[in-house]
Amino acid sequence: MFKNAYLNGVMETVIKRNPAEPEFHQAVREVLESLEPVIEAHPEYEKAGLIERLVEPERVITFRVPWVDDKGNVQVNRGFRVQFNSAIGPYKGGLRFHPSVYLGIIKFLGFEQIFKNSLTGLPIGGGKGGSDFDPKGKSDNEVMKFCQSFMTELSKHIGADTDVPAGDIGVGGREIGYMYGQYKRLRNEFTGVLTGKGLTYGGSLARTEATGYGLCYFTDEMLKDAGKSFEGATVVISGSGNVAIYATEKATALGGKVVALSDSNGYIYDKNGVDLAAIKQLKEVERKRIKEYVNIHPEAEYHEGCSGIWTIPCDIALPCATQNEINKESAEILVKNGCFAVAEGANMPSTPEAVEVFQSGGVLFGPAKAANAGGVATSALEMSQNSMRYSWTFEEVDAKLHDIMVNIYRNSRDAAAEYGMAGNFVAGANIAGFKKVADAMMAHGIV
Ligand code: NDP
Ligand code: 2IT
Repeated sequence: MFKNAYLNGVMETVIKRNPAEPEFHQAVREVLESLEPVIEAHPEYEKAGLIERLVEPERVITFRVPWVDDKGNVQVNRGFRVQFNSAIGPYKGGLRFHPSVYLGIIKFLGFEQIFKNSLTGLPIGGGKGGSDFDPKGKSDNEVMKFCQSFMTELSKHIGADTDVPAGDIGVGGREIGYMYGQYKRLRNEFTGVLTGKGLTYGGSLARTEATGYGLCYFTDEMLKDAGKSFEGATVVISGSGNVAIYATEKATALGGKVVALSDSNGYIYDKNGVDLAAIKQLKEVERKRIKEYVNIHPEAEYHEGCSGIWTIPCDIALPCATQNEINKESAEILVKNGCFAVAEGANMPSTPEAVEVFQSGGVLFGPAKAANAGGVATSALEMSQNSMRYSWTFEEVDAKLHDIMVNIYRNSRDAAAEYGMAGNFVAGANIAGFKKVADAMMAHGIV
């Protein structure tokens, strides 16, 4: 597998110790591959058992989440919080509510979050949580009941200086509001224990937009470096949730034409460029399916199934739905159709085989840890504002976000070049993110 025997041993242990968690193995393997030259250059890491410690979460919490649905039936879900690494700051990372959630998904996300958070340059450690609860088709009352029960247990393990959750798939402003209300009630304290809060109770301006905008700022910088831009480019974006919507908004503002969006049932193709106001109304307000778009725009097409979206010819592809949504075959079609840039808004949306196709096909490829770090970076800015009991303007937060994304791109590019892998932003992001965490872990001794 790896040339380095130490890393081989660590990977074998990860597989043995975490059976039946393929997404976690996938995320670890990618990082360890990138770190090979760093490990070779720093034998002190092996001596300190640094990588063995890095791949083992500091703490894993699983809990029962009982609640009563609108029909009076008792429902039981499973809750998770993985506190992966606190070397450089309090655990920080989102909560995902989706029926596919199990420990392996939360561990892959928590592991990636360590390096992503480090890349932001802000003092936040890595964590992730969630539940197999499916908010789809539930009433507001049911979502509230679930969130209150979930927070009743979670509140024992988090805190503004300990662990600060936020949103992810299935967790947006509504869910954060219910969870914040329950935390405040249980603890009788008004602190910045969650981010992505509403603007009336400590939320940051531009947090809603941050992941999608940040993705486009990163992509724009990567394109500029290659003498290209969004101007006049055809863009395909998967998903139609928080990240996809604000990526569409910024990509359009930068001169691109977004022609497709999707949800877990299918995708729409609007060759005139999608009508974002209609999408926001459908998805953010009415919580309807994307296929309803063609009722408003009959000239657009709707297709069942998710992967077909990658057959639409485009210059830039921004996967913003979920993990492993682009496989080798889809990647080959994108390359064949002339796509010159792919940047990941979702976490790990490209399979390792797809990444290989992009990189060997000369496509500019921005990996998730770097490209979608704008969300958590702005969460950290929300924490700063909460600590100061102060709020910055939208323009102030947006300007900081822009600078952070440009720096992430440049640091990833430079780290790749330093280790002889110029243009490989996967390796560059992993190495740049790892360095700060490794230094802090070395300073802390064997803990
Ligand atoms: P949302 O819940 O707002 O939207 C998710 C979107 O992806 C929906 O359109 C959803 O469709 C689709 N989707 C979810 N699961 C699947 C699936 N299994 N197959 C196909 N489509 C699916 O989530 P976000 O926009 O917040 O998150 C999207 C991605 O971005 C995730 O990978 C998340 O981890 C990542 N991310 C999010 C950040 C944030 O700040 N929110 C920050 C960084 C990364 P449907 O409605 O049908 O389920
Ligand atoms: O994957 C991610 O970075 C997020 N879902 C955002 C986490 C956060 O704490 O804002």
